[in-house]
Amino acid sequence: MIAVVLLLALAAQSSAKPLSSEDIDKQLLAEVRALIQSLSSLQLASGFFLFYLGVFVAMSMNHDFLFCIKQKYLRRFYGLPSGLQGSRTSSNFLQAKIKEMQKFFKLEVTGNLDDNTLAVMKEPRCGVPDIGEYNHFPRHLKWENNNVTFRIVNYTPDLKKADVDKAIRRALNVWADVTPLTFKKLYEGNADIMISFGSKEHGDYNPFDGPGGLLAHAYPPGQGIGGDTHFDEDEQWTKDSSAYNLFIVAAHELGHALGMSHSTDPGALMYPIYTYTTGYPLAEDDIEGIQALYGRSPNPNPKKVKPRPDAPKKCDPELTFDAVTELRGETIIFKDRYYWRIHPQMVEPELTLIKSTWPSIPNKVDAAYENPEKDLVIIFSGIRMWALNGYNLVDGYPKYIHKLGLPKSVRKIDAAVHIKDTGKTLLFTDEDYWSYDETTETMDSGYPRSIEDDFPGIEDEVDAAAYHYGYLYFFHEHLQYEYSYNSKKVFRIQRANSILNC
Ligand SMILES: [Ca+2]
Ligand SMILES: [Ca+2]
Ligand SMILES: [Ca+2]
Ligand SMILES: [Ca+2]
Ligand SMILES: [Zn+2]
Ligand SMILES: [Zn+2]
Repeated sequence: MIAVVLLLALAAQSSAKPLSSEDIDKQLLAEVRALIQSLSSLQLASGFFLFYLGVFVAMSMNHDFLFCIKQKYLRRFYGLPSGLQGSRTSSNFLQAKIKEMQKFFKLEVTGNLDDNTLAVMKEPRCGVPDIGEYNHFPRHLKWENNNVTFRIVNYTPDLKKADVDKAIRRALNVWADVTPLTFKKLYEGNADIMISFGSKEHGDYNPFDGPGGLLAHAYPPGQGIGGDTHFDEDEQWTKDSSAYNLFIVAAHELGHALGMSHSTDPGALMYPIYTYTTGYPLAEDDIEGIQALYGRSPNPNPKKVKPRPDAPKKCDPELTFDAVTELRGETIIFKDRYYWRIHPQMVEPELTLIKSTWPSIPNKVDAAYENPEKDLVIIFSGIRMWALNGYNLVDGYPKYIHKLGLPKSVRKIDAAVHIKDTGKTLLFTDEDYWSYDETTETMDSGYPRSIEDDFPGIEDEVDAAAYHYGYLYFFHEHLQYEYSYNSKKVFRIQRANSILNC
């Protein structure tokens, strides 16, 4: 089989001479990409299509993508047969694949590895394993029989055997709860889904990569290796929030083993990047996907099934925001358990789960503001607040909002905005607002005052607020009010999501 031969070549050459960082350029990146893509296409042609769950351990925004490529991919792929590279087919492959990736991340579809595309790749969801080859997944692949068998072939030493059994069973139940599928455990012989732990080359010519990077992979339903699910033993498997939670990865991988492809919704379990979350793991998108294959559960248990709402649609005319803030020249917009990031150089806003960037920040943000002098972004949720320096959480938080000098009767802040020109931060609560002096770190006296009195034209409560060059931007329900701070007038009213290029 061609794919196997190629993979063998890949495995054999993976230890070829290392590459110095100076050598890394886009061309090389392109070669790697082309190779990965060609590989996948060949695998596809051979009937076995492998899914990679890619995770970049460093969740920091400062994480250097090229470093990551070098560490996780170039080290493995550099020195591969150059036959593929340069051929017309491979450059077509490459372009098509970049386009798919750009589509996946909702970027401008250029087919080039342009700055915007590279910028997105620098994000914590590091794009390498996400390229839209998943879109080619033949959607009809499913188990013909609803009674699927599985076997845990070996166990990780990281966890007690019983914990592994429990994680796998729970992960299977996630899918069984919403479909007519049942899973029978076998202790010997051949099961449909053979589950195993292995490191590096582990028997299928699709080697793992040591700690980080690839966590696991699974084969779609089918004979032989179909449905088989492999975990990288070089990871530390856990049953808690430390990396990596076996249940979460298993639930994702077993989704593939049942025929699911990746979702572009960062809140879906089938999103290709690992995020530790608690609570019900499936989003509506996941449930729709699995039910399209197998149908609904004959006896649904509404207590067990609580789908997470899908990601907000940025151009929904009724869209409202929870909080808006600047962050070092970018704009961050919080909505439910997601946030959009608008970078001046990015065509499209990028949607991410709050938890995947800041695991300790609650899923619902009430208000946020940036103090550029202190280089801090303060995030409010209920009576607590967190501070960010860049994308990093500042130690010593969360703190109670009452530390700012607010009375105990204030239980939540609706909106917050820092006025650079006065050094004051305005905190909006219901129909009133407060003024906090960032220099003295005290509340100004004479507050709260009425929003309506001091901001003519803003009659009600506000959901979120931002400040740019003398203009306050108030968000309330689906509208955005552009308010001149100096002339005390509303200049323009637009849809709230005009800020998202809608
Ligand atoms: Ca199998
Ligand atoms: Ca790995
Ligand atoms: Ca391990
Ligand atoms: Ca709010
Ligand atoms: Zn996956
Ligand atoms: Zn494998």
